[in-house]
Amino acid sequence: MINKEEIKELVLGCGADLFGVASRDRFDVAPEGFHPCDIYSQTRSVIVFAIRVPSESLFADNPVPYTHTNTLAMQKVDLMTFEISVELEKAGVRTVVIPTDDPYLHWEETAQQGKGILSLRHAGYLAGLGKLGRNNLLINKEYGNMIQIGALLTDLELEPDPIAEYEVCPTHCRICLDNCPAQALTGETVIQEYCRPLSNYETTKGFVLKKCFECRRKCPRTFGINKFFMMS
Ligand code: B12
Ligand code: SF4
Ligand code: SF4
Repeated sequence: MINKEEIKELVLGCGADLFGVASRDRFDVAPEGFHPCDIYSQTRSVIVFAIRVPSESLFADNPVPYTHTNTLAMQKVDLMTFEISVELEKAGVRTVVIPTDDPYLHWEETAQQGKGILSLRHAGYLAGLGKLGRNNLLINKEYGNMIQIGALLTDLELEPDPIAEYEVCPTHCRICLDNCPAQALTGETVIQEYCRPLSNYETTKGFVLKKCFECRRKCPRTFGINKFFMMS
């Protein structure tokens, strides 16, 4: 049977920049209905990976390049998840693919609140890929918040990776909170109703653009820990 090192090699070989494993029990703190076993009762481990998202479109003067970069990152991760699942199946490992974004089931109309079937930020944290910042994004030591996360559930028992120990947010930093034009960030969560009109902005032509990404762009950890860039 394929071992964890071989799985890691396969996932990195498919184009991932980050790889980690979280054991099923690490999700026991997840809210009811959002545990990996609620998706696939046989889950023993969650394989989490991420790709770097090219970042210069954050500084383009209109939102189309960033929107397009984001769309391509989503498509790439979904195709990689598919490819990894096929390759692991050939090696005799059963996996269930998790979408990197849509679709999901949970929706509260009044609050405009959606929830992924599995929170990939939490999965990333539990697999050692980084820590959650006050901007609600997963921040990795090397690649900052410019990562797109993917995951697969498996019934294989794999050695979990250590949880990241570094600090991501300086004690008094609240740049993301103060720069969110919708005041959607609380430091703990995102008020989706406030963020959605900017995160999914519909043009008169009907295109959906990511018109705002200030919480990503203005963060001093956008590109990683100890990588300082002056943002305008
Ligand atoms: C719905 C969604 C949105 C919503 C809500 C955002 C959010 N932060 O929840 C909206 C439309 C607002 C949005 C906006 C954006 N999004 Co979005 N989004 C998602 C999606 C599909 C689901 C997230 C979700 O379920 N949220 C609801 C719950 C989980 O959030 P919560 O209130 O913080 O959770 C509470 C509880 O439910 C509980 N919880 C839930 N599950 C678990 C599990 C465990 C183990 C624990 C302990 C707790 C727990 O913990 C919280 C505290 O009580 C994910 C993909 C995915 N499947 O994860 C991408 C995702 C979060 N988005 C992403 C991105 C990039 C963005 C934007 C930057 C896009 C943009 N505008 O440019 C913004 C950033 C806004 C922000 N600062 O968070 C990336 C983040 C990458 C990263 N580095 O972290 C993700 C992970 C997609 C991906 N695969 O990479 N998004
Ligand atoms: S994407 Fe924009 S509106 Fe949404 S939380 Fe981030 S800064 Fe606020
Ligand atoms: S802007 Fe500051 S508080 Fe917000 S996530 Fe980045 S480092 Fe943390």
